[in-house]
Parts: sequence; C-alpha cells; structure tokens
Amino acid sequence: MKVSELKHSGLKKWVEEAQTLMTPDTVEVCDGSKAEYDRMIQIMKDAGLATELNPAKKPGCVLFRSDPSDVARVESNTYIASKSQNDAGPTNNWKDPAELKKTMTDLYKGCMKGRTMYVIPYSMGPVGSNIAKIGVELTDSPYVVANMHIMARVGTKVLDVLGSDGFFVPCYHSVGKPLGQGEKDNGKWPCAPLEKKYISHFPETREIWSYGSGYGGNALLGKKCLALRIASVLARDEGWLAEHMLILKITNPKGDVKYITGAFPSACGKTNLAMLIPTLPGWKVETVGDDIAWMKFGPDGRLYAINPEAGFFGVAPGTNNESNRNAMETIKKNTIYTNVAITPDKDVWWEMIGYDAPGKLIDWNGNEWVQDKNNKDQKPAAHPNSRFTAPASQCPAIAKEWEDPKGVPISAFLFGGRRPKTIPLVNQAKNWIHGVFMGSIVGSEVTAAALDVKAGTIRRDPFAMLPFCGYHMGDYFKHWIKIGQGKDESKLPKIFFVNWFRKNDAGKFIWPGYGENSRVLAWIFDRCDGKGGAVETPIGTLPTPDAITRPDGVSDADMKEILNVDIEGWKKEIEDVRANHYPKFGDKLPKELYSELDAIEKRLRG
Ligand code: GTP
Ligand code: SPV
Ligand code: MN
Repeated sequence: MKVSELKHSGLKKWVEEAQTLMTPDTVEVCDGSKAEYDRMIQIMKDAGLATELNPAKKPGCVLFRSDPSDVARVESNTYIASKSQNDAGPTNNWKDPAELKKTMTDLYKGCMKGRTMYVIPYSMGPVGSNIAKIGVELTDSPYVVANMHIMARVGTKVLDVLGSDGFFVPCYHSVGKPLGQGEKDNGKWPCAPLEKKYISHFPETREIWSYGSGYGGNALLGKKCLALRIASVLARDEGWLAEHMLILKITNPKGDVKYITGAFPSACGKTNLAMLIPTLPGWKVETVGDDIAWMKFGPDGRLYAINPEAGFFGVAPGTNNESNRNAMETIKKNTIYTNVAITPDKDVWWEMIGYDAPGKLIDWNGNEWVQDKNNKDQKPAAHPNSRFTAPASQCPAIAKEWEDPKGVPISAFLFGGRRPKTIPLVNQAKNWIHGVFMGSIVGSEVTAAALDVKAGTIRRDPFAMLPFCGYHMGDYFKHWIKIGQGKDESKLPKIFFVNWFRKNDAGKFIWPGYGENSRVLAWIFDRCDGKGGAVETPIGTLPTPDAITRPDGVSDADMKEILNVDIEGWKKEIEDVRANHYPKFGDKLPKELYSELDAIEKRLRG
C-alpha cells in the first residue's frame, strides 16, 4: 500500500512529515501478510544479515547476529521526557521534551537515506477489542518489521480498525545508519554508537522516538515502550494496570481453574513460569502471556488481565527440554533467533541447551568456537541476552483463552527476583497494602537483559518495573494503593512474594526451580481459597513446614532454611529500604508504605 492511499489524514500527514525529515529512498505501508514477512527475511538474507537455518531441523527459522554494541536494552539512554522532571521521577532519565526533540530531529535528518521506510500499523491486544491500543511504528529496519509481525498484530486489519480518525501512538524508529550512494550493509548489523542511541518517551503527548539501536525493547516499540512505559501512564490516568508480568492458567487435580500473574525483573523466570510443566501429578499450567499484562476491573469487581502481545521474545540460554520443554517446542519453526550460536549443520546452540556443542560452531560474534569444558573462562558461544522471537500460537501450552478480549480473572499476583539470601521461597502478604509494600521493595541480582547495569549486583526493582515505568515511581506506588482502595478485598488478587534463587554456602541453588515451582503454585492456589497450611510471621504468612511437598534432592534442612524467617537478614533489608530506597522518592512516597515499614520493623524487633 502507498502512503497516498492512507485513509487516516492525521496518520498520512505524520508519515509524510517523517518522510521529508528522514529522506528514505522509498516508503512502504506494511500489510502484515506472510508474503511481506518472507520478503523482509529475503531482503536481510541478501544484505548478509540473516542466515537461514537447516529447514529439516528448524523450518522457517533464521539467525541474526547483531553488532556487539547492540545486544540489549540501553537503560542509560532511555528517557522519559515529561514536561516536568518531577513527573519522570528519580528512577528515570529525564530530558526536556522540546530539547530532546530538537536533538533527535537533528539525528533523524536524512537518517534513512539509502533505505526503505516501513510504516507498521500494529495493535497491542486483539485487533478491534476495546482494551487494545494501536501504535504505528515507522522504521528503516526490515528486522524490526519481521519481529513486529510476530510480537504484535500488524497490517491492514489494524488500519481498518483505526478508520479515518482513530487514536494511535506515533512511534519513530531508525537504526541511525544512513547509506551512501551504492553502499550496502554487507553483513554488518546497522546501528549507531552508544552516545547516539536514544530511546525516548513523551508521556504527555503519547509519542515514542527511538534512534540508533535495532535490538529488542529498544526497537520493537510495541513492547516495553508502548505496552509498558506509555501504557503505564494511560493506566494511571484511567484506573487500570500495565505491568511487567506473565499470565498463567493453573488447573488443580479436581479441575478447578485459577489465573495468576507474576512480576519478576528481566531474565528472572517469567517465560519459564508461564510455560511450566508441573512435577506435581494432576496439576496443569497453561500460558496466557510471558512478559506483559494489562489489567482492568470487570463488572464483577475482579481484575481481568490480557496479554497485549502476540509472540515471545525470550531468553535463549538456559532454555532446554528439562527447564522449558514448551518453549523448546514453540521455537522449532517460524522463529527468529538473534545472537545464538550456529552448528555445522545449521542448527542453533546455546549454553545449557541440554547437550554438548556438536563440533565447530560459529559463535554470536561470527567467530569459530569449539567447546572447551576444561576452560571455565571460555567466552559463551551465545550472548547471555540472545533471544528467540516466536509466535505465541505455536506454544503447545497456550491457553485457549489467551486472545479473549475480556481477559482472564486474576486470583493472585506474584512478585519475585533473584535473591541468594534472606527472602524465603514463598511469603503471602497479609493484605493488599502489605502486598503493595512488598512489591515496592523487590530487589534482584542484575541480569544481562540491560546493557549498562552491572550484572550480579542486587538492585531494587520495584514491581519489576524500574526500567519500564513511564512516570514517577512514587506516584506509581500511590496508583497501586488506589487500585485496592474502597474495594472488596476478597475480590482482589492475593499477593505473594516468591524466590526460586536461594543459594547455599557453596553458591548452589537450594531449590531446583522450573517444574518443581508447581509445588509452590499449588500452595498459592490453595491459599487463594483460604486453604493450605500457613503460619503468621513478622514478614508475612508462610507455609507450615509440611505444607509444600519436598522435591527430590532437597533435604529437610534445606527446606527449613528456605522457609525460615531470617530475622537479622530482614532487619538489614528493612534498614536498607529506610535508608537508601524509600528516601529516593521524597514526599511522593505514600505514607501508607512508611506505615508498613514501621509495622514490619516493629514486628521484627518482637
Ligand atoms: P524477560 O524476557 O527479560 O523479561 O525475562 P523473563 O523473566 O521472561 O526470563 P526467563 O523466563 O527467560 O528467565 C531467564 C533465566 O532465568 C534463564 O537463565 C533461566 O534458566 C532462569 N530461570 C527461570 N526459572 C528459574 C528457576 O525456577 N530457577 C532457577 N534457578 N533459574 C530459573
Ligand atoms: C526485558 O528486558 O525485560 C525483555 C526483553 O523482556 S526486551 O524486549 O529487550 O526489553
Ligand atoms: Mn521483559
């Protein structure tokens, strides 16, 4: 489709202005068809950027290797450009919107020279449903077009819903690498250097401007930029929740069903939990979403969640038939792999895929790589943040209601992170406000999902939303409190804190995790019905020693340790919250949370 054929005059004008600014050689409006997807892949094969995998092993799959500088989200270059700095708050990078637009307009001038500008109309949420939001991304990256085809609903059907005057979130994206006369990418992933990368959000005008990166959340603008940063602002204004949460459906042996969402920071196990295969006999888990949940109150006073995405952009390393068989099945076909290693017979390989590297691989940098198990310092063959992009519909565990625009009624929220010490396996909040308090103090060891924060150190990541909240985090806490205010608590989700990542003194995980997490989910399921053995403790409601059945390989002593309340450790935790975490938010920190802090401190003192 041509730009001149666009029926929406606002959209048409906006595209034409961008065309004048960015001067692409051509402009194309995406229709969302399979033929279009195939054409994008062909363009990138021709440019030496995509490698087709062995069709006998991975039909319809391709591999990309990005530039070594462009492998993850760049939090240092991600901006919330609200009019007032105070509206972005202490946890976001802020820039004045007018100044930022000026800087970026200069960068955008002529930035698409030698390239095609693709206009991608997309819907987050089922097309036409009243909970869905429409965005239009302009991009010069065929890689982005192909990924957006999988991750969102894109094309003509979205334009039909948009009509001649519907609302959309305008999103600019450029890799920031114009081509000279006759110049080609020639196998080199196009992007701009770090100092020229900008991932910018204008919450008041609901706009997204991204420049210089082609990777993941920096470039697939429906995901973190629209569905979390911009949507969190809409949610605040409209009384709903846009969260960094998985959504799962769980069925007990009697056939009773509940839906649970869980917020864990990046690369902390959302995809795994959403696709979990229970080790507990008779239980079943199905997937509704693995990264983002939008939740609104239904007429019955319960919170209903939808997954606004259409695919999974999941972490490859660590994914294997033991840890996540459903993911392994999902990514067997029609999948885009980025920064994994490739085997001599053109299959994929990554660390902890479940078998040794077969012979001489090509690693994510494009170099030959032979596994050396005696060398503990060997660089990994796949980048730690290498990912697969796969359609959610291919997941064998996908729940039948995953695209239901009504959403699914949520019984429990889980919060968690990677905490080697102190935080027990599971802990139920005493009530809504105590749960909000627990969400506000989430801490986690940093992972490879962001480029510029040191992996391994513990940082506070409230509600797993630290990099994704589009406004002042203190106001966000207030919003969570308000969601529960004046509501019948029996209809609100119960709130739980979980930690699969406790380590012993030898540095080994105590809890086996993955499918064995079903034992914890079963306790949570029963707690939602007021059942399941439980004891009140100073930090919350914990399982009685025998309420969670013990998996193989976990001793009674181990079990005792991970369900113990470490009073001294918690005192330190609370001290840190009071001294270093809460003060960041100044007078925006809701007083209700200070009351919770005082109360828990008092209970810990006994
Ligand atoms: P994003 O897509 O970045 O938002 O992350 P995610 O939360 O979906 O992360 P994902 O499920 O892909 O988890 C990534 C890492 O956590 C992998 O290295 C997994 O092996 C590891 N992991 C997941 N679940 C468990 C668990 O129960 N125990 C342990 N020890 N590791 C786990
Ligand atoms: C995350 O980092 O939380 C992700 C990957 O889910 S990205 O889409 O790159 O943000
Ligand atoms: Mn995520």
